[in-house]
Amino acid sequence: MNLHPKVRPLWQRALALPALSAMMGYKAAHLPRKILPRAFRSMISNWDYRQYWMLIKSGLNRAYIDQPCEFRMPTSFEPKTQVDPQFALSTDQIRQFYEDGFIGPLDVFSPEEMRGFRDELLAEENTLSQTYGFVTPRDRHFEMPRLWQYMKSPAITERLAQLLGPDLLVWRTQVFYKPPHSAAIQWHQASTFMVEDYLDPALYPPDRGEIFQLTVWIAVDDTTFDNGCLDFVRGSHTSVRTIRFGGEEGFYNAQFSLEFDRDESKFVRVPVRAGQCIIFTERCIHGSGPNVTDRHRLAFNLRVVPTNVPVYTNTKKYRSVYNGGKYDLKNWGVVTLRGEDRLGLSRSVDIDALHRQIEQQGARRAA
Ligand SMILES: O=C(O)CCC(=O)C(=O)O
Ligand SMILES: [Fe+2]
Repeated sequence: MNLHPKVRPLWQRALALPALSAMMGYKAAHLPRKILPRAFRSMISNWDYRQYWMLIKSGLNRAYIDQPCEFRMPTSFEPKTQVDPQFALSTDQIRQFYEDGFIGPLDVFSPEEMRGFRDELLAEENTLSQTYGFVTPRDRHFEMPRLWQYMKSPAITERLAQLLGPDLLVWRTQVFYKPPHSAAIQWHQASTFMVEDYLDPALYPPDRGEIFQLTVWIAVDDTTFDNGCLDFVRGSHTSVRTIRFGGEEGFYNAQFSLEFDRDESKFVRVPVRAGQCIIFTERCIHGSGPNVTDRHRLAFNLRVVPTNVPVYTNTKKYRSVYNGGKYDLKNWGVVTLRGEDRLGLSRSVDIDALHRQIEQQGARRAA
């Protein structure tokens, strides 16, 4: 089912409104779901009543950007894991992170390490993903050993462990090429990543009021006001907002604008040096300005959950409504970033074995 967020013609809206009301009633009456087609089953199981109601009351012009949730401030700002002092965050830093929704810049790599890596990443820009079979900057850690080695750097994992706990999984990564003279990435946020196909979430946290996933975003180039450094709305991770379909802004291929209080005193631009990172909850409203320079602005991210958050448990394929890609998950799995996955709630990939295989293939080709 195509749930692309766009302004629908009147006839579609006229049909959709009674259908949505009927589905809401079906959910409320706890009627059997197994007999329904998959898309309806997903919507009835996964959509919160607020998601139905927002679409209905706005006549299909507004929707929650993702599964609604409200952040609950933790009662303690002590680190969740004790780590090597060189990576320790103070309780003040942790409190600030919970208040702002992001922390950084933090030092991870030297600019020299990033300089060499830049060429390797650029060479992959338009190559087919071996995981998904089309050109996509997502999840290239499965096929780029150096990218994965960088992600496992203690300067990343030990910071995360203090915020999320000792046992951590990477469920998704992305390279951001941000080519010369490219557009802004508009304000957005996500919670359980239902935002992708609006049918099934990617993440099934036991408690949506907690911070259950974090993004680490690492700059490969110095990022500046001119090439589109990351921008945040301080403290905006408190709740998941609504979007209005249509309008001037565009998130990849989708046209919508996020509805929130545009109080500029809360806007924070975060220029960072090559090799530094920002850690943030995807629920904190963020984006990046246009790149008005003649050079790519390269960065990569990893998205991390503690092992008690199942990922894509019921999903074989998902369609990203904003970039149109269909992602078949048969080669996908979570990868242990730190500690141990004692719970085994999600499919996993043995990334070291995969990388050994890639290296052997490379050696055979070179011979
Ligand atoms: O690199 C960018 O400009 C955007 C990054 C972003 O939105 C993310 O990592 O979630
Ligand atoms: Fe983002």
